[in-house]
Amino acid sequence: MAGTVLLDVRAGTALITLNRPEARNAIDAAMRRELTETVRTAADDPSVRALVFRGAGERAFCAGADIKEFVPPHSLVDAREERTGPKWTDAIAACRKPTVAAVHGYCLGGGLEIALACDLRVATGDAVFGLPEVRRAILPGAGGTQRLPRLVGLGPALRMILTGEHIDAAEALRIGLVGEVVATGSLEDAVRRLAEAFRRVGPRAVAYAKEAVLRGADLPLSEGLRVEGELSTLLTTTQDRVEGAAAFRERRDPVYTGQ
Ligand code: CO8
Repeated sequence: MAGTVLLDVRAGTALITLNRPEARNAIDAAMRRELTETVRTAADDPSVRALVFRGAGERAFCAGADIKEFVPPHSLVDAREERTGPKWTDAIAACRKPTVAAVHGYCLGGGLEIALACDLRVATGDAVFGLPEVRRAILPGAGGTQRLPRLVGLGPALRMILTGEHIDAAEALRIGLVGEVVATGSLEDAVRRLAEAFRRVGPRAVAYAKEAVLRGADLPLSEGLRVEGELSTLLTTTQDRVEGAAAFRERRDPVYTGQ
């Protein structure tokens, strides 16, 4: 039986597919586990330069947590254990390589939280985004209340989080929730273009640049600049930096090793 999460490593890109199309790729317990394992496998694979997340089937990237699994907690202790266990977004957010959500169709609840944990979001024109948790009398607890306002600002985030209303791809682009909207059928091309870009860059430089941006986002400017300075200094010691300059002088493509 195929897993609920598929991994396909192609030309340096890990394509990670949420694979429960009959349930709109809703995240059940097996998917939570498999997603975490798959992301770690891809993150640890030295041949992988970037991770791309997508949904199987025509209708959805992911419709969120599997609502059919929602049961009353047995006790406060169980609820706490569940709460403090690893979330499905943790491994994605912790990944040092670039991550991309390639979204088509519904991207709701925990599905949007997966997309929010990624560095980049590209969507088709038919994509629909929402955090409908409050309609189920819960809140977006896999990073949604924190990452959405940081990305799009308090106003648009509060509107989505407090009403549970969906927005379309054009609105998602307008508020900055996605960086790019492409025609239905062009998602693979858009992903290929990004994957190609990630193949051309120094892997360690990208990891450090990501770290500088994400750590800095939580710091005052002066501390963020210090983080940037330290990581920048470290990169002056790499072989890839030498290779990058040599390739420029010799008018050829650099061959980076991550060293
Ligand atoms: N969970 C379980 N099953 C689902 C889900 C879901 N989230 N979404 C769809 N399905 C199932 C349907 O029940 C249906 O199954 P069946 O065929 O057995 O009846 C099948 O998928 C197809 O669904 P639809 O017929 O509804 O298909 P449509 O394409 O017409 O509609 C929608 C798709 C709009 C996605 C609709 O199904 C829907 O509204 N789904 C629920 C969306 C939702 O509310 N998501 C939020 C869930 S809550 C959440 O994500 C919480 C995160 C908090 C994390 C805390 C971590 C610690």
